[in-house]
Order: sequence, then structure tokens, then C-alpha cells
Amino acid sequence: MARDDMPQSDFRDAILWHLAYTLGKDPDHAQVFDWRLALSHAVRDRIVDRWMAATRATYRADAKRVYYLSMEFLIGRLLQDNIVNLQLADEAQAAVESFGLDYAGLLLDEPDAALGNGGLGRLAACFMESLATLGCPAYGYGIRYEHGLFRQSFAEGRQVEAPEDWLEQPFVWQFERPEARFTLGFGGRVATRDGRAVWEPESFVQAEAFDTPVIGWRGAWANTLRLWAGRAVDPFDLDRFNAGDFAAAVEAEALARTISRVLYPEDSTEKGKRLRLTQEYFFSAASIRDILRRFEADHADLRLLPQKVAIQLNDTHPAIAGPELVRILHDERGLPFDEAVGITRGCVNYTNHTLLPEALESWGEGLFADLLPRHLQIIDRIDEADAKAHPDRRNTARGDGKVRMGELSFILSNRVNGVSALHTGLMKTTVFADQHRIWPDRIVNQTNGVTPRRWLLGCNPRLSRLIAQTIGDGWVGDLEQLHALEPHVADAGWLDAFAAVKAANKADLCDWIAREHGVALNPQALFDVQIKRIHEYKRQHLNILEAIALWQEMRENPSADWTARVKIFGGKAAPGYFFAKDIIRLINDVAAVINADAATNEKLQILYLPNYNVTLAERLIPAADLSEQISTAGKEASGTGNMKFALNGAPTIGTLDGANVEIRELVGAENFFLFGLTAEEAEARRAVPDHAARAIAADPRLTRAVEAIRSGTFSPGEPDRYANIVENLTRADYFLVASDFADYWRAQREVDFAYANRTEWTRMAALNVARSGWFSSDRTIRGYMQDIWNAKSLLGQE
Ligand code: F58
Repeated sequence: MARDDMPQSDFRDAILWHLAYTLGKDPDHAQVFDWRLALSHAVRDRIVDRWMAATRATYRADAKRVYYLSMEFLIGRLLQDNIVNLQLADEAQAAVESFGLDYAGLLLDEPDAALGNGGLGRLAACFMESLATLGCPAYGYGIRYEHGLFRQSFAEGRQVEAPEDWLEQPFVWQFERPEARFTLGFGGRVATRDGRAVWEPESFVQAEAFDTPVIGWRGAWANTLRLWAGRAVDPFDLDRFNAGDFAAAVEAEALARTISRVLYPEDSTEKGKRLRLTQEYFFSAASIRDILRRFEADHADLRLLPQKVAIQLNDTHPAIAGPELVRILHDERGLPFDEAVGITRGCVNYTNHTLLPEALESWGEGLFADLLPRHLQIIDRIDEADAKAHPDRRNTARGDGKVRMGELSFILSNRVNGVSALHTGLMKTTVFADQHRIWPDRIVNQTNGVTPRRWLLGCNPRLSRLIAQTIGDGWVGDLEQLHALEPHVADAGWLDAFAAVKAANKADLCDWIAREHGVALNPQALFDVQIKRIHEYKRQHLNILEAIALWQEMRENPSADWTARVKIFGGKAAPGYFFAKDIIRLINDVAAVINADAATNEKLQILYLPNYNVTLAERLIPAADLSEQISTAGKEASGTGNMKFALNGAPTIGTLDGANVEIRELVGAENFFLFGLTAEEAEARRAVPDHAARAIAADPRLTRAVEAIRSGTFSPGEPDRYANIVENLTRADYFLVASDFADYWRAQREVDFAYANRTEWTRMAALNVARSGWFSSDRTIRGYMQDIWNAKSLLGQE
């Protein structure tokens, strides 16, 4: 093939063409890496025309555009996702295999783009895919971090963090846009000229755009994920270089690049606060400029902005976008202040993802004034006007020397939403009670969802095939069609086929774990999985305490008919969150002791897989039997892992927290293992003196399990290794581990009993699948389009 014969249709030729002319590789010498890049380019070619058609259609229709501003997009690997959505899987597999290569291995060669911490970032990625699937003209705006979330390994059970390096390899899916750059100011002073405020920043950096197309299901529509990278305005100081000061000559570039260097793994520590606020302003301000540029290219009247632009703040991280828009409209475009605020409020909406007070962002006014002096004045003016209009308002954006971003986002938003019914209800009665009283229509609920393309079709091909054979393939774009599986759940043959899918997925997982981690698991056992960030409120320590108690009881009563279990953990702790790191080490220590016990290890195994990420989730979820969703009620805003497990046929053991409540309602109480205090009961329990000590004293199992930790059973020679955990469990126990233990134990034994009747269990698992269609992120995005953005689909107009 020659260069001019750029193949249009034959996929195999397209791969060979890219191997030669994009990568410069001879097929005889190409490695998996080269083939993967060649395949990616061939796939990318199939996206571009549709992407451009969608952009053109949006311009033509002068349609309202949605802008999703998020500090995180946890997109994971993209090759398989794009292949699935373009319905190229069979063709791609055949082509790859015709070169004598392993298709699955090729897909897995792609590094995970870990541009997020957890649920919030993954939600943004699912939303981007659903926006494209629904043909809603939309842009995602975020930061192109050079290093995503750290890589986790264990050394003697302890978490070790190493930098993540996804950009070491070429990222095929991005298009660099050197022409799309904005210069952003920081610091300096605010001058007054002709009676108008003029911000005179002290320093400047540039934001450069990198675009990644996001293709929807069946390739009908594509949107853009635009990530900003930091660059110096003058990258190189020739005078300093010539004077021999080589390091100083590139200092400006190094500083600017620092802004997009790393994803913050937490927001709880003081150090790094300045850089984090800088990151937030950097990407919010660049995005606002881009939004205005696009609007002003076709419209002269800024008052039309709310008709053409919907901005969604994914948590408060991009909250500064509001004041930035007010600043540009008022200071730079000359609109009256109140009008600028009104227009901004017409465009901006805010999603809250947490009620935990320590996670609600606030900034010291000193830092804020130093970095964004004009924005502080604007915030003060808005907040004062608001306080005047509502003198009985208590929670203000300013006061006590702080700038509170939740309150700020609320007063500058048209709609504010929670992410599950319970969470939205609690927003109204707790953190935003005051605001809700004044603006009763502002808070709305949009329960989270997950994309079925990645979280069923892509990650669970066996189950997807069974579903397609049973009810056709309409469910991929309309997940509620899974309800049509229900009648088949009564059919013994179909249930066998369903069970065989789970067994095969478990066997795959066992093979992989044996290969990668050298551990042989019992595939007959119940696979009990808890994967998520490590946090006290998520209560991985409740899970491990139950494992200890179970082990102790098994040892005492070895001949009883125990249901064999494998407990699998995965998740990272923020590097500065020492209690969470203690929990990780405890799980690893407990696993070492229990796994080495020949008296029990056929019935109980514990495995903590390192470096949990999107790819690992895609492996584990299809193979799970039981989904652990055991947060203290009232603390998990929604959860989205819970939805993925249910959709893949793993019933939940869980509290009435976040979207668990809705999952239980939909799958049926009899197909969900409920335990624990309700959010209201939890609040009341905290007021009971010595609640933890009492709960422990009342439960001999819990007493014995805590005692084993205290006495060093899992830390021989170092009994106080877990003094902090023991102290916490027995005293303050804010997250009510002790209070919920007995009921958790009870529910776990119900699980054992249910799993022993395999037909009944399979029925329960299958009903979880059949009734989880509502948790598609397509449903969620439709909700946002209707209730928040007033945006229309352009499908069919491209
Ligand atoms: C999560 N938040 C919620 N935050 O905890 C979860 O219940 C919800 O389902 C999900 O959002 C989506 O709504 C979350 O993931 C973070 O990752 C923070 C990002 C900034 C640094 C601190 C963690």
C-alpha cells in the first residue's frame, strides 16, 4: 500500500496504513504498543467526520450549548469505548487477530487516563458519553493534568504512592489546539479608571486547549472534551540564558506548567491550597473566555447569553467561573453590575456532591485577595446585596475571614442539584436549609447514573450477549428495556445461562489474579467486593471487622456449614489521610493472617488489590457476587459503583444511604440486603453518650474482634500499631461502626444463607439486572436537559 492509498473502508488496511505512515513502523517489527496506536488512529479516523458534522449542526441550529465544568474527568481507557460506540468491535477484533495479535491484550495496553479521584470524576466521564449519545450539544471543560491520580502499591501492607505517567505515551485521542489559547492574569491590584474598576494582574499564564472527541452510542453524535494545559506567556528568557542563568531562563515555563502538573488527591490539607485555587481559576477562566468567544462570534446582545449557554459546575471547584463571568460582563463589556449578575445566574448551575463539612470548599480571604483581588470585591458586592435583600439569612458566602464556595455557588446559580433523592432532601434540611427557605425552587434532584455502554456492554460482553439473545439489543440505548428480562427469570434454563455468565466472569478474574498477583482464589466462593476511595464514612473498617469476627467464629466452629467467601478490597487513600492509610494497612495485615490459616482458608480469603482504577473496576464488577455499599447513612451523597454492581448482577449489602435507597426501591427489598441505622437514627445515636462503648459491650463478637486488633493478633510484636483505629472505634466513633456492627453481621449471615441456595441467589442477581435500567446516565442527562439546562437534542440534524 502506498501513502496515497489512505484506506477509507477496509479496517485492516487502515491499521496497516497508520502503522506505516503515522507511526513509521514495519509490521514485521511492530510491538503491541505500535499496533495499539495504529488501531487507535484507524478508530479515530471514523470519529472525526461525525464530530465535525455535530459541530456544524450546532452552529447551524444556533442551538443552546451545555458546558460541563469539572476539575476531574476520570475517563479511563478510551480505545474500547470508542470501538464499542462505533459498533466496530467485530471488525476490529477480526482485523487485530488477522495480524496474529491478542485483541483483549491490545485494548488493555492503553494506559488509564486517571484524571480524577473517584465518583465525581467518573460521573463527569459518564455524563460526557451520555450527552453525546443523546445528541445534546455540549463541551466538557477541565484540566489536562500531566500526572493523574497517583499509582498505589503496598509495602508491608502500607500504601506507597508513585507518580502516574499517562502522558509518557502518545495520547492518540487528543488534538492539540495551539491556536486556542487564552492569557489569564493572577494577583496584582484593582485600579479605578473613569469610575470603573480595572483589574491589573501581576502575573500571567496561558491556557492552551487540547480537544478529545467524545462519541455517543452508534456514533450518531460527538461532543468535545476540552482540557487546558498551562504554558508561560514567554516560555524562554533569552537574556537570562545568554547570561548563563539557564535554569532561570525557563523558570516562567516551569511555573506555568506546574498549574496543570498534578491532580490533587485531596483538598483537606493547607499546603497546596494556593496552587489548587490557581488551578480552579485557571481552567474556569479559560473556559469562560472560550464560551464567550463562541457566543460572541454569532451574537451581539449579551443578554441572550442564558438562552444559548448553560454552565454546569461539577461541585464548587469551578465556582469562580461565576464571578469571572460577572467581571467580564461588567468590567470589560460594560453591563450594569446587577444585569451582569442576573445574566450569570441565568447561565450557571451547581451540582453538590457532598454534605461532609470538611469537604465543602472555603478559602482564607488573604489568599483569595492575593490571587484574585477583583473577584473578591465582586463576591463581596453580590453577597452584601443578598444579605440586604434577605436580612434573616445566616449562611453567607463571606464572613469569618472566609470565602465559602458552596454558598457562593448557590447564590450565583439558577438551579442547584443533589445527586440522589436522599442527598437532595438532606441538602434542603442541612447545609443549604437557609438558602432553601429563601429560594424554595432552586434545589432540584438528579439522581446519578452510569453509562451502560462502558458499564455493561463494554465490561461484561458475556452478560451483554445473553441479554441481547433474550431481548434484542435495544437496551444499550434505552436501558429500561432490561425490564423485558423479568419474565425469563422464572425460566430455569435461562437462569442457568445467567449463572454460567457469572461463573465464567469469575473464572476470568481468578485467572488474572493468579497471573498478576500469584493468589489462587476459590471460584466457588461468594465474591464479596468493596471498591471505592478509602474513607471513614465508607467504612471499609466495618467490613474488615466483620471479616475478623467471621474468621474467629469459623475457627471456633470449623465443622459448621460456612458459605465460602472471598472478600476483595480495592481503593486509594488520600496521601495525607492517615486514618484511611491505617485502614489499608489493617486490611492487608488481617488478610495476611487469615489467608495463612489452614483451618479456615478454604472458606475465607481476603484480597486487597493494589492500584484500583477504572480498568480494575471493569474487571471486578462483572465478576462480583455481592456489592458492599456500607457507608454511614447520610454521608454518601449517591454512589455510582452501587449502580454498576446491580446492573452487572451483584446484589447489594447496604445502608439506606445515597442512591442505595433508590436501588432498593427499584430492585425490590427482597433482593437487597439492608442493614444499619437510618440517617435520622444515626444523627440521634451520635448524641447518646458512650454509644460506641455500649455497642461493643453489648456484642461479644464485636468485643472479640476489636480485642484481636488491640492485642496485636494482626500486628505481632507491635500491638499499638492500630491504636488510633481502636481508640476511634471505642470512643468517638462518629461514623457509627460499632453501632451498626451487629446488624451488619446479621445481614451478612442472611447473605450466606441466600447464597447457599444458588438458584434463588441467581434469581435475585438477575432481578437486579432487570430492574437497574433506571440508573443509566442517559436518564440522568435527560433530567438535566429538561429541569436544569433547558437544552434540546440535535440528533438527526447532523
Ligand atoms: C462523590 N464525590 C460522592 N468527590 O462521594 C459520591 O457519593 C457520588 O456518587 C459522586 O461524587 C458523584 O456524584 C467525590 O467523588 C471527590 O472525589 C472529591 C474531589 C476533590 C478532592 C476531594 C474528593
